[in-house]
Amino acid sequence: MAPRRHATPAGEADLGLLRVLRDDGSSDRSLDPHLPPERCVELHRRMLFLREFDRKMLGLQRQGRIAFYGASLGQEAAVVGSAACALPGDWVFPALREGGAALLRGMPLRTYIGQLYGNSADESLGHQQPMHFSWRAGNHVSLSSPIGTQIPQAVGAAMAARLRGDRTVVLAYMGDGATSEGDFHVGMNFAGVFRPPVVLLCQNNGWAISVPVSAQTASETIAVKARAYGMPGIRVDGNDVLAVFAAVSAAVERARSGGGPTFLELLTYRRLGHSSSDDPSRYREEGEVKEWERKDPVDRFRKYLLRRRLWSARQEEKALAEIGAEIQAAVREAEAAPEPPLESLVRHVYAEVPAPLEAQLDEVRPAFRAGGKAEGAFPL
Ligand SMILES: Cc1ncc(C[n+]2csc(CCOP(=O)(O)OP(=O)(O)O)c2C)c(N)n1
Ligand SMILES: [Mg+2]
Repeated sequence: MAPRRHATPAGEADLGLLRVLRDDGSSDRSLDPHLPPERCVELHRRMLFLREFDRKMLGLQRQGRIAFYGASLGQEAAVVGSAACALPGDWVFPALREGGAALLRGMPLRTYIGQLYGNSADESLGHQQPMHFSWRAGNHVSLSSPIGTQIPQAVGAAMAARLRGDRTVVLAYMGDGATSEGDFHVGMNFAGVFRPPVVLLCQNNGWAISVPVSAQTASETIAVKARAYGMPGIRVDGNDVLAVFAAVSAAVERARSGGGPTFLELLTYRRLGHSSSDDPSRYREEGEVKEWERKDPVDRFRKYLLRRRLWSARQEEKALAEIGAEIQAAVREAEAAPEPPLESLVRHVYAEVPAPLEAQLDEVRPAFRAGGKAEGAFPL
């Protein structure tokens, strides 16, 4: 079948910056997606939740109760505004900072936190590195540690949806660093030629661990790269939840109605370290962080809600208390949950467990029953 062509959209959406919310919380009426009040409040609550969740999880990591965490602090609008555009049957291929997309779409909190603890509530029963959430029922695929590998996978999943003729849309997330990987170009090229229903979302947060985006690409923007692959590229203020929602919902709609892929660059900032293992003060200026604190996505949307009298300080206080209690209860539950069964070491790895592994399992079983304490010296 011959791929259909489309013209590059009018204007220079890939070089400009789509913004709906101004710093003072007022909005550009012509671009405002005019969401119903309860939807606006919901977006705000979701952002508050993510922020509080990050704070709590980083605390657990520092206490040595979970091993590893990658926060999305400062990127809440990009995560929440985009994931809110997907329908329940759609697929999400995340990078490191979109675990919140799964939560927003209904992944149970106990399963999510269970993944960080690697306990029996974890869908992968501790087989994956922490932060590699997957949620089968919600079509949320585990992130792959090797940067960018999810991009051709997502494009392929979208192609499968198209061949099957269902109306599924795939969201493919990536960081700015991923755009330097071969897989980015492979996925973009395939998507441009075959036009499957995929929305490619790059959270440009300024940094790929210690590499600034200025050292990542010689291109004026990341979004403009979409032109060469024959698909629309749109550069969006990623700290503006309404702009993200407006741009992503239009791209999702386009994909669902057979209009092909869209690439979006969501301009935001990683305010904390790359992960709980990183110290960003070793490679970047504090002034830059402070500057982005002033562009905080949650503050900006709160101002919008307050201006429209959709929210109040009292409601915020109440919401934070509820969120705190919900997370606290889920953490308590995670800490009380049993570890994965010993058999899961091999049971969920092979279709048929090889005999030598069954034998090894029998060998370690008594030590496991004795609380992990083996007889004699550790054999190393
Ligand atoms: C192929 C590959 N190279 C290097 C790494 C090490 N690594 C892990 S995360 C990361 C940076 C990713 O940056 P970006 O794509 O901008 O995402 P962000 O962490 O900023 O969200 C790197 C280089 C890796 N995981 N895979
Ligand atoms: Mg980055």
